[in-house]
Amino acid sequence: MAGERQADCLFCKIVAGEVPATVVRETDTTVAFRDINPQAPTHILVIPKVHYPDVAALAAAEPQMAADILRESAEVAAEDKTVGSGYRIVFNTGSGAGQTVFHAHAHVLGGRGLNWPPG
Ligand code: DGP
Repeated sequence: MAGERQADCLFCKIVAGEVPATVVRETDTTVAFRDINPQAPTHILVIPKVHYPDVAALAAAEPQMAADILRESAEVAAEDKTVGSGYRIVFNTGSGAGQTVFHAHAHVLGGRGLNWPPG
């Protein structure tokens, strides 16, 4: 059923505390933790506690939850000391865009210059 925990999902296991992560913020509906392979001085992932494979599925089924992810991404960036003058929120959506973990997540990136267009 939509939103239910998936037994083989890495990020569902992080939500459950079964896989360790460096958590920087948590709410009733979201968890934010440091990316294991940071691409910038600030690289934090913000995820819903419920399972959807990507942000499009999340927004379609639970738009308030998608809004929670954006609000928490902004909070994480505001609290992080290394962000600097700006940051980027990225949702890789689909394997062709580089998505490798199919549990919706925002990347919050900052602390260095970020090129445009992204690679
Ligand atoms: P994406 O490629 O957009 O699906 O991003 C998935 C991110 O998840 C990627 O940047 C690396 C990160 N990641 C993968 N496995 C783990 C893990 O076990 N712990 C943490 N903290 N991050 C992980």
